[in-house]
Amino acid sequence: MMPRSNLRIVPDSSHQIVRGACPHDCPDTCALLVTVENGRVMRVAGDPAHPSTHGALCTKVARYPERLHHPDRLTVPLRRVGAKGEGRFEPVGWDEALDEIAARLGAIAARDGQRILPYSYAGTMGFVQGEGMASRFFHRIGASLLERTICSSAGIAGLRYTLGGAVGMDVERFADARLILIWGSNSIASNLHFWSFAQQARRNGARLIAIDPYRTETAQKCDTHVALRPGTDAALALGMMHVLIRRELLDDDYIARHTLGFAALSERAAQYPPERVAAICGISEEEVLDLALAYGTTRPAAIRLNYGLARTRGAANAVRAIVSLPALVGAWRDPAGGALLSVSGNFPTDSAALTRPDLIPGWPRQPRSINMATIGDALLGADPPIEALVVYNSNPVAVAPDSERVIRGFAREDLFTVVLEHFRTDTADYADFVLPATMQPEHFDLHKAYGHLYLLANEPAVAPAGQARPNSEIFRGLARRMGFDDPALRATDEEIAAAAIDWSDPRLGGNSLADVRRAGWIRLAVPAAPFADGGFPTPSGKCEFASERLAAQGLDPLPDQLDPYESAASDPALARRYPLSFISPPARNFLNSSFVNVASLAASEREPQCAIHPDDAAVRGIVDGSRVRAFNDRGAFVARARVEDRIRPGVVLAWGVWWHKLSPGGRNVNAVTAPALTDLGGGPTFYDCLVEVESLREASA
Ligand SMILES: Nc1nc2c(c(=O)[nH]1)N[C@H]1C(S)=C(S)[C@@H](COP(=O)(O)OP(=O)(O)OC[C@H]3O[C@@H](n4cnc5c(=O)[nH]c(N)nc54)[C@H](O)[C@@H]3O)O[C@H]1N2
Ligand SMILES: Nc1nc2c(c(=O)[nH]1)N[C@H]1C(S)=C(S)[C@@H](COP(=O)(O)OP(=O)(O)OC[C@H]3O[C@@H](n4cnc5c(=O)[nH]c(N)nc54)[C@H](O)[C@@H]3O)O[C@H]1N2
Ligand SMILES: [Mo]
Repeated sequence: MMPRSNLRIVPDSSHQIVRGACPHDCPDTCALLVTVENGRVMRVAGDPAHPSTHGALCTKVARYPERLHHPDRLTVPLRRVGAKGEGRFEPVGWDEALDEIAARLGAIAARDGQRILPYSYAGTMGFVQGEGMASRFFHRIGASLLERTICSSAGIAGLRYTLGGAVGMDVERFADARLILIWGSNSIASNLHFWSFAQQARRNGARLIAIDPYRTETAQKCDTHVALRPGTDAALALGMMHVLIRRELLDDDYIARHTLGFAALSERAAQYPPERVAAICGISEEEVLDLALAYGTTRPAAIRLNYGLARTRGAANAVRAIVSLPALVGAWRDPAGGALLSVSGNFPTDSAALTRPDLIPGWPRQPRSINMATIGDALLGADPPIEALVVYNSNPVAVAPDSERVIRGFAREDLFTVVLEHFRTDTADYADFVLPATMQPEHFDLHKAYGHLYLLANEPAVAPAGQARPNSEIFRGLARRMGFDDPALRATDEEIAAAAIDWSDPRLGGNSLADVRRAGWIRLAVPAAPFADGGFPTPSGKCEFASERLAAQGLDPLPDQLDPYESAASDPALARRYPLSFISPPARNFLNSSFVNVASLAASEREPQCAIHPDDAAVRGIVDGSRVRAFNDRGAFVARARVEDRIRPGVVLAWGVWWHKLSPGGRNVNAVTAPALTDLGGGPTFYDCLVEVESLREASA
């Protein structure tokens, strides 16, 4: 284990530094040092000894004390007194709240547990405050299962069918690459610590190429920017293959030994000559050629793709096509070559021990499952109906697609809703009970990561705010009241953390939970170049260009371009009414809908903004800085126009995800997004959306 000489636990009791882990849904999962004085968090800093955090935090988490000590922090349980959504509540004691919730859930479960639905995502990525005690509780009830698809499921499906799982390059190795493709990722905003490795590579002479419909702050700092149409990434990757094959820029030995389906893939790629790809992607033939030739002739070549390219109909196909590229040129041979989307599959998690599906009554028979991406439809139409909803670690009213339907679902008077939260979010406003939850410096947790290879512990640094309780404690309390006496439902937070990992796995190098807690973080023992000699975790052990598992499901075994549902190519009639493609990527100063209520960060983002190309603005009489309304048949939102050529013509972009109630007109970007699902993985299609934009013609203040 590495020495941590930087850390001094100051013996003076009024001033301590406590080790933590950033809980947020971000690839970087930073190692934190939390400074506590007189029982109060004064500072949250990045651990300088942790190789990917290297002492630096993003602006959001550097401001953590502002979120922790926020005047609007929920500190007591609340019971609804107003209408649903109105947000009027009265304080109530914990016992009264938990007794009543347990009685309501118990009565429903006695008839049919499936009428209860948990709704959660990655508000915290911790094992303990995430799906540890919560899943055990809902499994024991026999509640509907939730398909946690809102973010990564399509991308992960693409990885699984091609590489065999959420595996790939070590982010630290990007520093040694000579060519880096940053594909569907605004890394400076969403993956800051990757960006510093990319910068190191650039200082050593690497070329950086951004592939993104918008000239993001990241694209601006790259050597080349390829501004393709949203949802055309598979075509671009197939076009690159076409050129690599024609020009014989392949690693024949690697292909022969470590891949499956090359002949079929070659036929598919033959259908994507640069001129066709240029037309699909809305770029030039030269751009396709340049990209392919750079990729085919530079070693090591590394690809950082991110979920931004996996939010349209063809999401998984796009990921399949892109992660096929490294095997074609043998990029995996080098530690600084290959591709990285998520490496969470490297962690030896024991999900069955953590979440205990065996507690489901009638196991192995499973209750029905509900896709979180279509929660509006589920609340309005599931049969049997959802009668109770328990939301934790998520803000679905703001973040789920097709808000008007989501809001109608949450507004159902006959729906019993409990929300565990830090703040009175858009979702909390629809709750019958709001329960105050602890924040990261107030509870214990254990974290894996999806963008690096360290397991991290988070120690509680201070007492909870007011009466706030950890999620785990809230679910233990409900379980006790419902008479569940299984030891799994009484497990302590430390026991839950211990169950989350298979500690005997060689990747842990013999470390125990106590070792991780003592050190703060430990690195997984995985090879520097994981697929230098093949060994992919697919059924064949090879990189599967063609997938027999997909063929067996009657699906196309090869990756292909699938045009977005809402595009001129797929639906010309719709495209005539709503001619602009709409994308809504993350704002730099927010984390999905978290931090939107933190004053200094909201001030940096100013207000909901919408980027539109000068040509598209001119024909609509939209001037820079004026208010616009973006709309389609599902709904509308209002934003301040940024007329700029950073966005490609025909595309508009608005940064997410503001709370509805903090947006002008009371609606955010998800008022227009669609509930349609991706090709594989049942993921949402946030960036597969057509809109029209009109000027609101008010005096711009
Ligand atoms: N500051 C900040 N950091 C975050 C988040 C946040 O909200 N704020 N969210 C976190 C979460 S939950 C996630 S999942 C991750 C990943 O977050 P991502 O969703 O990958 O977001 P970004 O990295 O910002 O980049 C997405 C980029 O993809 C571009 N894009 C949109 N459509 C397409 C397309 O069809 N093709 C291509 N090539 N590009 C497209 C957008 O213009 C944008 O620049 O980031 C995490 N980090
Ligand atoms: N239009 C559009 N919509 C999007 C996206 C987009 O790019 N465009 N991105 C999508 C993506 S990638 C994702 S991952 C989803 C994310 O959607 P969510 O997972 O809902 O993420 P957040 O909006 O950050 O909301 C998390 C909530 O959990 C709460 N929370 C945090 N920690 C705890 C805790 O310990 N206990 C409890 N009880 N609560 C806690 C926070 O206060 C916060 O309100 O949004 C998606 N929505
Ligand atoms: Mo996400």
